[in-house]
Amino acid sequence: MLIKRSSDIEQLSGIRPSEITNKEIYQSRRRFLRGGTALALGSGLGISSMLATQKVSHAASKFSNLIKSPFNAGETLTPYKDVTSYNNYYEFGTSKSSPAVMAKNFKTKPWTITVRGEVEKPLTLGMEDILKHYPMEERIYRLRCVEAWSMVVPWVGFPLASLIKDMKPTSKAKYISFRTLYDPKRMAGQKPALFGSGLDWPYREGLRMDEAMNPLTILAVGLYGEIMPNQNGAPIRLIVPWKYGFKSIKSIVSIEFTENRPNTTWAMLAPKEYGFYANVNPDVDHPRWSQSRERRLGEFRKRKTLLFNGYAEQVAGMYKDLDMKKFF
Ligand SMILES: Nc1nc2c(c(=O)[nH]1)N[C@H]1C(S)=C(S)[C@@H](COP(=O)(O)O)O[C@H]1N2
Ligand SMILES: [Mo]
Repeated sequence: MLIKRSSDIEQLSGIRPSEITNKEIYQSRRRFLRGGTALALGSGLGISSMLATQKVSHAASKFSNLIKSPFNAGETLTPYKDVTSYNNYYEFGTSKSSPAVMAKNFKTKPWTITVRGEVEKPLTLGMEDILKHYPMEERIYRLRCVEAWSMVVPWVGFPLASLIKDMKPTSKAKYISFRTLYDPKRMAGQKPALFGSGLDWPYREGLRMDEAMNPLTILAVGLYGEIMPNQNGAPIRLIVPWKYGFKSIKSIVSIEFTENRPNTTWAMLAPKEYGFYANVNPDVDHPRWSQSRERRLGEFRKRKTLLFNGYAEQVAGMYKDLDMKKFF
């Protein structure tokens, strides 16, 4: 967001940008954890009664029986190709085209998420168990980046609230925080010497508990009915559609419940420019650019940015006592 270097990919891989366009970038094989180290989600956690109706077909990497979204943005979808080739994912380079190339062979299996902090029982979740136990929904949401571009994406995921309820946070849990994998060997952008984005790894984000429990907030495991492409944050990422895109942290390996507000990556780097709340707000400009308009990918003329990215009806109540200029 602060730095733009078109030569990222070249620096990280030796591939010239001109070679990239024709490469087949989509990772079509499913990569799920099979058995092993993770504690299974199950009757002990009280979610055995959940109806996991959908399955992921191994052959097609497609989700079937997706529950249709009650929150359909009702807008033209941004083409799959754009969603998967114009990305922000600094672990794989700071240019938009870099993640699709650099994350291509990123291994997302096995994958586990540790859950700790203010919970009755800390535990480790296996990705495969998550996929089996939570009924998956399609959620068509606008995504508004703080850089003033936007897209419309049909995500596949499930409410974060469902997982939180199963984790049984204590009464002290006021916030939830997330971390992306830290593994510079697999995420070349995390090597500061080779190529410094200035970010303090691992990437981390957080929400207030009421924001995390809001029905709009999901953990996403796919898009366009398919397994999440690596460049979009496979195997599991957060989506908070009324906040700037940087809140929607990718490739999550840790969830922590805390009493105090957690530190978050962009606010740590530039606290005057990026806040903890990061609610999309056309009336609160970034110090270096306006937030009143945005460029929808594929469109020429700029659109007006909507308060809470158009989700005011669902979320404005949470901020009625908050000075949004101060707590941006
Ligand atoms: N771990 C991690 N998560 C991240 C980022 C990142 O660099 N690293 N970029 C964020 C930003 S700025 C945006 S706009 C969205 C972009 O998601 P997309 O590439 O799937 O469109 O991911 C967010 N999540
Ligand atoms: Mo962003």
